Amino acid sequence: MINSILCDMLNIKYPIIQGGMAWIADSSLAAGVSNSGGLGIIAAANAPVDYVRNEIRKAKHLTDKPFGVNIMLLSDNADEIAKVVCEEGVKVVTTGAGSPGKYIEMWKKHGIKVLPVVASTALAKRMERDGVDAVIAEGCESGGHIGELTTMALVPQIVDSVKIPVIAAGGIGDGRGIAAAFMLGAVGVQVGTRFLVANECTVNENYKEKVIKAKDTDSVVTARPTGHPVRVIRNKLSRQFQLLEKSGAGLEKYEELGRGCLPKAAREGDIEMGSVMAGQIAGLVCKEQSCKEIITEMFSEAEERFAKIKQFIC
Ligand code: TUI
Repeated sequence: MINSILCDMLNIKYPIIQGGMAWIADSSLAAGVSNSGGLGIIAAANAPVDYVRNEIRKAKHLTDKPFGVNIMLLSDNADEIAKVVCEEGVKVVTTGAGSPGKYIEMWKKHGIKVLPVVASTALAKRMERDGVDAVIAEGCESGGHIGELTTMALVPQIVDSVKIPVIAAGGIGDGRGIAAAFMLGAVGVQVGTRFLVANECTVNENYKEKVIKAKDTDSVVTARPTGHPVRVIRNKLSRQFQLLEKSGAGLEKYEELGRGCLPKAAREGDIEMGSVMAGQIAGLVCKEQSCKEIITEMFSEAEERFAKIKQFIC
């Protein structure tokens, strides 16, 4: 059994957090992960405040285990969602795409564990000074909005730069990834792409199929000139983004092309003109499974890896 301080901090069985995948991670997936011993996460993304509140309430009916909410800090209603998590007694908040500094005092007063996603040592150090409980060091192998560094380079540097626990994210899709994350000094992992194809994940079936069919080289990073690069599975839309880049188009063109493109893929199933956000590890994700199967399989693989590691030492 792999155990770490993250399990005690979050009151979970396995040190695994589900990624806060925008327009995808709802109460069904969050409860599926939490009921399987990990920490499930509801993604607030750009959703209306009432939708998020309702998903939190639904999750409370679906599980008696802890779960969290991911707040995407680029969202216009981040301020309101920051209050809703307090009102609804959510136990854990993860954040993405920015610095949650201004909310931390309020969340701590409500006993919420705060776990920001960071993509640099500078932000990790600032977050530690601001009083967060742990940081999620996310490498650019991840799907969706990403930073510049790979997980392999980012995690050990963040581990060395802060005293709080570090959770590794980006490119982790099986037990080997978990074992590697622990070797880099992490106390847990955040996994997104593998949970995209969980039975409990309500994303459109076309999206699941696109992830299952993807090979190692099928993801690309789009929208770099906007300052918010996004990793997606290659399709018609990503090729149009690449043409924009070549033509040196202004930011408004990116805005126009990207508007509504994530729900178009995730909810409507348009996987050619929608944005299919997924990580580089998609090539390793080959079948739909329940959250319980995914988590138990990943951790038993990781245990096997640890048991075999001594063979390399003479
Ligand atoms: O947030 C994510 N991944 C996301 S958010 C999202 S929704 C979206 N849709 C369209 C455009 C942009 C976003 C889809 N995927 N991951 C966490 C993450 N956070 N990755 C990188 C960062 C990050 C980057 C810079 C966090 C902080 C940061 O620094 C900002 C600062 O204030 O210094």
